[in-house]
Amino acid sequence: MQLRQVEIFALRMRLRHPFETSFGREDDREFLLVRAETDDFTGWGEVTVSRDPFYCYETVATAQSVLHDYLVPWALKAPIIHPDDLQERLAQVRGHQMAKAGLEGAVWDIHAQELGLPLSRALGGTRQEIEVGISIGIEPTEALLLKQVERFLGEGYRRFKIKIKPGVDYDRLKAVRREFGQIPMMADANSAYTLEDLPLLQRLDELDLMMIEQPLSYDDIIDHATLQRQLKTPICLDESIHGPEDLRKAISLGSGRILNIKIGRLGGLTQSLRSHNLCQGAGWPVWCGGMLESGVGRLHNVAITTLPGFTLPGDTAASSRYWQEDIIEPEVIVSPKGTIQVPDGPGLGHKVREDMVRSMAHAHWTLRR
Ligand code: OSB
Ligand code: MG
Repeated sequence: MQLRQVEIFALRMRLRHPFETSFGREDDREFLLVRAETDDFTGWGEVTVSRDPFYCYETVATAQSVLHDYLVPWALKAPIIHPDDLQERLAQVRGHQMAKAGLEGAVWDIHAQELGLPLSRALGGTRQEIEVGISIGIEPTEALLLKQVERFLGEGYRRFKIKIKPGVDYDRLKAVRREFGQIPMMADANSAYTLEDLPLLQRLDELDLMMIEQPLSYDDIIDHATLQRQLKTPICLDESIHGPEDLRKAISLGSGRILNIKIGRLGGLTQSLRSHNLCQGAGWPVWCGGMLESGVGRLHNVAITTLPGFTLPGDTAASSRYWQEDIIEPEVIVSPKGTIQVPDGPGLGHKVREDMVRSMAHAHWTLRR
């Protein structure tokens, strides 16, 4: 394919319910969309950054700048035979995984359309429907947390991820166990603990969690290995894995036993596929994480979850869990049995509401060949 134009849109979308983690609270999602076109097709990708560098160093501003000054010009300058080739062309820029992933996502969408396939099939996925769970933020009180769990249990979600931070951890999780019994439950600490918290983390073993996600530092795989040797609960890595190379090292150190695959954090679908394959070889189950995506990123998440190594329910909840109105049509819906039907149209398989995107965008850049 030869791209002839790439547009970058800066969006701000109000969340229906504020989302709080150990690193901060989001009321609005601020992120970028990438729209790429060839003579025949249009593709969409989402840059899953936030306004602030709290989850990772990338932000809306860094991604916009790197896309505009480097990544998009490089993508435009010559034909792209396969999306995998783009990876290499962009490699001179170190890091900036989310910026790369947003652009590559649009290219994968076009590639799938050129093949006449749904993105899931172009990636090699086979499932017709995927099982999903829900990620619940740190609620102001235990009672409010229990209400959230009750609501999402009623909606059919298959796995409950509860955010924790020091002081808002064991008792909250214990309360959920007391109230709802042996539901599939896990915790996500977003790097809020250190090895000094070993006694507390070991106490969580009592609660039969499916896993604990990223308990230690955002850039660590050494202490996680030390911790994993002293925990029964599997550790799932999120923040500290930015691609297959980090993953290879984490597997060899035993820094965990499960990987949260976020397409943005891993630098795109190609790197996510490679990470998935490495995990399969190592016997690590994977699942698809989320960054509170709009419909565009959400459909990419649905597509990758159809690969065989995704054996645990992910964080890809329904559009309506986040948004009053999503930017795709139809929206992503979750069935009462906690599943999402995989689209069977070419590419993303749902229409992107382009007029809505254009009118909502508070900034917009166009680059041409
Ligand atoms: O750590 O997985 C995380 C949201 C923003 C930043 C980090 C994380 C999350 C979530 C939400 O857990 C997942 C979702 O519902 O999209
Ligand atoms: Mg996480």
